[in-house]
Amino acid sequence: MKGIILAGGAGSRLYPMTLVASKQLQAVFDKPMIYYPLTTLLEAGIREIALVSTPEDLPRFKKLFGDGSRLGASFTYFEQPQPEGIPQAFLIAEPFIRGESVALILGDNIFCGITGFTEAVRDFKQGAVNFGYYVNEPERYGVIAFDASGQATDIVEKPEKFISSYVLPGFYIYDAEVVERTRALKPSKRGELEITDLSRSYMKDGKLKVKLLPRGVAWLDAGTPSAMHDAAAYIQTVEKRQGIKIGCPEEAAVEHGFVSQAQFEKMIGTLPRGEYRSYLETVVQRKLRGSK
Ligand code: TTP
Repeated sequence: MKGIILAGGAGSRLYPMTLVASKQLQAVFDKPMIYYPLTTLLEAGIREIALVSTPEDLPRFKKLFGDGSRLGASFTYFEQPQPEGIPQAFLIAEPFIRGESVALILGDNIFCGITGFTEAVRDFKQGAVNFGYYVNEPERYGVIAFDASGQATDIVEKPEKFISSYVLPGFYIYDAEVVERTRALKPSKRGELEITDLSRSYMKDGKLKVKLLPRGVAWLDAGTPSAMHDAAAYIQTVEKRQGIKIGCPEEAAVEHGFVSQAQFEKMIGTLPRGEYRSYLETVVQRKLRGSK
């Protein structure tokens, strides 16, 4: 399966920080925000990745990741001239998708814990798989309606009346039909193509599966200063307690065998001395000890 990271958008809620760097390049505790969704894709076994961002920000991402070979991955870059909706990524990245199934993750979404994404990617055959996450304020998101048997029956963007507490987080899996189905979408009232409309199109044809994320999974989106701060505090708490990093793409790459241990050690040698490098050295030690 291929992967797309959508990392454009206006980031207006982070102004004036976005005068300095785009939202997804801002720090969330000890690493740039985009490291988290990138690691989620790598951990799910996805190494062919397209990054979609604004014409202004794309060069910064290219500089950060290059062709992806350092992570044993391959990176392709596409411009989104205007933020005209999340599914637009599938139209822009069509030459990359080339008739395969694809997972899309938003560049400001952070997932921690046992999400089941790896299994969902591994077992995916056709149609669409989306996820449901229980939140306190569902009305801010795309909300999933269920029937009595627990089958998803509708997805409603920012509903005015309570429907359910389950919403769609920013990780979606679709088959190769995604490009044609996106082409058939009409812009919403806010003038954007909506991911909820795309998933509803699969749902209408009985081709959408919604998997509920279990309790204990953290889904954080870092779109406001306060949400960024909360996310950083969460990451710091867990990392300090365990001495294990969340959102470390180099570690995910070596754990999945995308790079060999020798390549990994060589790469570490090129990094500046500091906490991040020291952590990667502990990853090597752990691997040498054969401990989990
Ligand atoms: P949002 O948080 O909805 O939008 P934004 O990033 O532009 O922020 P703001 O509302 O503060 O202006 O977007 C969610 C994610 O999707 C974010 O990572 C940006 C990305 N995105 C795009 O890259 N292109 C788009 O057309 C849209 C709608 C979102």
